[in-house]
Amino acid sequence: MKTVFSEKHKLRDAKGELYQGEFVAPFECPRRAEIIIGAVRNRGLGEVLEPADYGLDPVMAVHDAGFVDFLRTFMDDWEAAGFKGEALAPCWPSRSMTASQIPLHVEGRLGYYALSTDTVMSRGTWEAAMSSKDVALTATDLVLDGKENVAFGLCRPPGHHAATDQFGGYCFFNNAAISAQHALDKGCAKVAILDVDFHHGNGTQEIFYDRDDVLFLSLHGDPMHTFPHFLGHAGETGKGAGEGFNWNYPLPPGASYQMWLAKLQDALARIQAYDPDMVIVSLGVDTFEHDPISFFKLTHDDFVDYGRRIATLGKPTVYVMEGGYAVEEIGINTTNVLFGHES
Ligand code: OKP
Ligand code: ZN
Repeated sequence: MKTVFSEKHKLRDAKGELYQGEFVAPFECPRRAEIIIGAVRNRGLGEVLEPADYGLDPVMAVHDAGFVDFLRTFMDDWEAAGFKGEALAPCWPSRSMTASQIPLHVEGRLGYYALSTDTVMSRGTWEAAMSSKDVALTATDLVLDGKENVAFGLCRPPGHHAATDQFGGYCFFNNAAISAQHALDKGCAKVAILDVDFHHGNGTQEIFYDRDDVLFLSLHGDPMHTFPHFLGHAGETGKGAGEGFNWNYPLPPGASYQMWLAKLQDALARIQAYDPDMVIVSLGVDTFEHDPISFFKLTHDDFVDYGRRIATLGKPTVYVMEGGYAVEEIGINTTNVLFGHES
């Protein structure tokens, strides 16, 4: 299987993350991608390609123009205001104060477009996010153009928490959603997005919630117990034309592979029935038993097993990288899924 990868991921290199009351070194760090590409090369998964430049059109097809402009210009505005370092919103439109206008003040704009405090804005973030969506789109085109049945987009930063007009959960552009829309725009009638990251893909769900041309399925830690806390419940099944095209599989703390697999099998059956032209897998390996911020119990071998099962769909498939924070083991876990797919 071919991998698409860009060294530009390194430009997202924030110094801090607010975590359990302290500023710590971010879990979502450049070393993650270095370990994964090392495993891809050492284990001989296949050729590694550079992404093409797709510009902003495919981004604008799923994200809000004001949001994209905010990401592009924010650090300049922040520094022009005399602020230093990395930026975290001090205030946002929460339940008792819905935004009726987008503020002019740089901190107000930051609050408007942010959805969580785990993700600072920093220099280089824009360039890295641009390269990450190019990685996903290039991998998608390898499959769409019929050259490959499966491809791996080694995206960093990840994307599935990024919504139409909000960033957070380490995500800026929703790489999986951008790829799905790109596939539809290139002639696919139906795309399924299977999100196996430990966390609910709230951004992907929000982007496609009222649509029937993208089937979204997510297996994740129950939001009653973990991030993103406010979305990802089983009762969220879509709205309007999208009713029945959104499936959430929340699982409790300590969930075993056996419990997880029962949900995967249900999800795979639904994908089979939907009969999409393409499957996009939001691949996070933070379901691993030793992940520092998650609570599932998957082992190295379980990743091979589920990669094999996803392949039985027999659909053109694009894997886009999302999370995974057991950094020293992220390479083996990620490539285990991909080798499982090919076995
Ligand atoms: C990104 B991806 C800290 C909670 C914030 C954010 C997790 C983002 C995960 N107590 N954690 O889905 O792997
Ligand atoms: Zn995650």
